[in-house]
Amino acid sequence: MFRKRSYSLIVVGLLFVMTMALLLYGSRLFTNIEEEAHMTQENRIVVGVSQLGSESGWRTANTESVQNAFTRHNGYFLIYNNARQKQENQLKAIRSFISQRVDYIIFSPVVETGWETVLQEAKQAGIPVILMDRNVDVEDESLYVTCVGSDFEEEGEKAGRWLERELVRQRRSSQSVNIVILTGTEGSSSQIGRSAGFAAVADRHANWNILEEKCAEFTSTKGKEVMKTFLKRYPDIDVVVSQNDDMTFGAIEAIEESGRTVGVDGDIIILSFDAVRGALDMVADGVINVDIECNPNQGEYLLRVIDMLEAGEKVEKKYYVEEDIFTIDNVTQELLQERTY
Ligand code: GZL
Repeated sequence: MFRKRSYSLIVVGLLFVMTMALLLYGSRLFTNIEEEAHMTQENRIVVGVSQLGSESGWRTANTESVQNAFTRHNGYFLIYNNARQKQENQLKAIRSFISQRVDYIIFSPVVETGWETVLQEAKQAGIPVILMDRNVDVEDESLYVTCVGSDFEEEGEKAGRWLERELVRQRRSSQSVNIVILTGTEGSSSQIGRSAGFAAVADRHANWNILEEKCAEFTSTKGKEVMKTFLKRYPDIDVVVSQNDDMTFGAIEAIEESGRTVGVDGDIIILSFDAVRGALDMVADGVINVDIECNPNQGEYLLRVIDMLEAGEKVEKKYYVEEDIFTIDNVTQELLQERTY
């Protein structure tokens, strides 16, 4: 009996000591987090980033480059929001950044139009806005400080010029060529620019028949769905122009399931955009004929721009990231090993 009672006293005592220790540690822990957060906000540059979504491998790499740039170590406090492809979510996020009085707003506009009002609100709040990846179509360009991204029209023209050279190489430059185009999100800078750039070259060739262009939202699921429709409707497709690698992956699946073949030894030529790692592997294997790079690593460029603004230096209205064009001839093993996305 005695032994049982002393045992239970020991257990109660131990539980009491453990509870007190937890309460003490826990309160110190929370104090530290609160202090850290408070100190953090005070000492660091607060950047609100509205990312348009997570629709593609390119977008994932773009997000990573931003998160790797605006770190505590670099003196920043990053508030990040994923808008899941919805403009209304981006508008909400930007308004929330304004009410939190961040130091800078960065966003990748899902489409080019519909931003004047919220950009006016940011301007009235005295918060500089920096565009990332895509652009906005506004009358008053003072509504944003600068845009860090790609020359999408040049990307489209690069694709067209490559096809010109390829058809000469295949001795098909005077033959009739049937082309279908998978376009990205309707009204996005990347879709507008790539379509216009490719069209500018295609207009020079009366023998290039663009059978149909259809939006596949930059995703592999939609890319496969739209390509299936094209294959049913057009039995003699010679070329697929796909405005990003994710749609290309879906389109290639649909083509191969239909029994037709793709790439350097196939009967359908594949032109793609982005040049993410998985697509470059397919370029190296001859499955994708050409991939027009769209560089997602914009974090460092954005960091430099804000450093310049903090130093009171003038910044340009547009900064273009460096980009290449890849075919089986220049996708080497060492390039693939060095690739960060
Ligand atoms: C290009 C970017 C496009 C990519 C797609 O800068 O806007 O959006 O090409 C992404 O992969 O969805």
